[in-house]
Amino acid sequence: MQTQKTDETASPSQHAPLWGVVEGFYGRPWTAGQRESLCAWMKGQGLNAYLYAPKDDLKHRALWHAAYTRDEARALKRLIAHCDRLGVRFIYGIAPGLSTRWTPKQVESLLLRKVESVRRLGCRSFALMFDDIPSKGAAQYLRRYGSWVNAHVAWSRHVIEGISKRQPDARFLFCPTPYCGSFAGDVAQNTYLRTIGEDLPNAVDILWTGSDIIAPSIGLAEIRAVARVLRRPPTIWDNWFANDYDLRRLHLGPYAKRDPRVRREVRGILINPNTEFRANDVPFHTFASFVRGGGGWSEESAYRDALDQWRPQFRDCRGALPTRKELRTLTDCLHLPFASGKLAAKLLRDLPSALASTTSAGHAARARIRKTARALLQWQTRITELRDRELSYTLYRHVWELKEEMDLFQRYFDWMESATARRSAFRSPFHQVGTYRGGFVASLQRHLELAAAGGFRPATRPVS
Ligand code: GDL
Repeated sequence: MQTQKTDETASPSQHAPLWGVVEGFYGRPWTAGQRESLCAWMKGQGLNAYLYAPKDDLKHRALWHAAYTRDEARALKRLIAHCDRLGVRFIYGIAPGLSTRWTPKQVESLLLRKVESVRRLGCRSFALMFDDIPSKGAAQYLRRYGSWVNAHVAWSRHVIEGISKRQPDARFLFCPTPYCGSFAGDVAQNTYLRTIGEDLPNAVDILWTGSDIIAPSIGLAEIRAVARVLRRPPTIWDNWFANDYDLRRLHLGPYAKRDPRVRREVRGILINPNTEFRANDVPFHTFASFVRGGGGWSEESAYRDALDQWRPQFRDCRGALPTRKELRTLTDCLHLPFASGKLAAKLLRDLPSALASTTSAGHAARARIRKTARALLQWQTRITELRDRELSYTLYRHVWELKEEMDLFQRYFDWMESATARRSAFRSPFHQVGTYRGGFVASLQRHLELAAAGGFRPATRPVS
């Protein structure tokens, strides 16, 4: 991302819709420098909010009650001030829902004390987060509050009341335990959602990820249904680009499958992107263009523009840059949660006949795949030679894995097309049992097969 430096002071309006990024994934949190460069880039892109909620920052979740050290407080204060100068709302997330050892009173006072300590660093927006915790609370909380949801509401209200006395312009967000349709079941009848709809002050923004944790699409009807039960428009926490749930994935494709009309019926959208900061240029650019775009927003042209913006970062040590088409070969393969990009989808369609057929159709399919394979194999060299080493290391293992597979197909095609094909079994010296597709996790995965329709069944063939 190209960032603009600015000293201009701007104060974000208290109830403006929130458009931006939630650092809300599992895994290594971003660095202070990465957060600063993201927020600087957001200015001028129509994005105005950054929610700090890295699951694996100890003091956000596991040790939510712990005070910041002097150095940590200084770093946080600096980031908050940086966002303030840019007019980007810095929202501090805290996740107290894993508590079991503190008494109800202690949770209330520790929570207020921690949030107040961050308010004193200059923060004006806070998110109380109860996602990804047990669906039932410890007995002492159920006794005191009557239910788990009542505990969440009571803790939140305690913080809201305590902080608002000192900071009347403070803004609050809340993330429920059932934060998507698949967790909530019948949204209209869900007791948790009904309770927070009734008991949380209307000014509190409530986060919602859509029909599922990773919503395949987001449309008007579902947003309206959830708004009815929450008694306010939801604020979307969009996991479209998140990749923390599968270590083998990167999502370098565009923001998509969200109805642009949704923008007018929510209190904002915050995307929770790839854990690897440097993998997020296309996600950030295409999301910003969606936020700014008119009714005719096109994901295809946003994707192309984003690739053009990202391309200059791929200069190699000799000064060469890939073309947009070459870059797209890669981003079509490392694409989106439910879909590959056009080129990768075509390759997948070609594979069955390329592997099975000796007819001219099979031959043509193999020729097409070989062409794509050559383009992907070039990425292996390119990635090792990038000047930008951080970008290289971010993409490296994923490019390597693609290279392994494309190399294997090429060898298999060579074998198919050679005269000895029928006499000997195909083997590759670079793809050996035990080293290739190996390891304990791969063995575990082979025992339960996942069908395309979503059902699991024990392996149909013996597993080694
Ligand atoms: C989640 C977590 C989030 C994680 C994401 C993708 C929410 C509200 N919480 O359930 O931290 O990154 O899934 O794995 O989305």
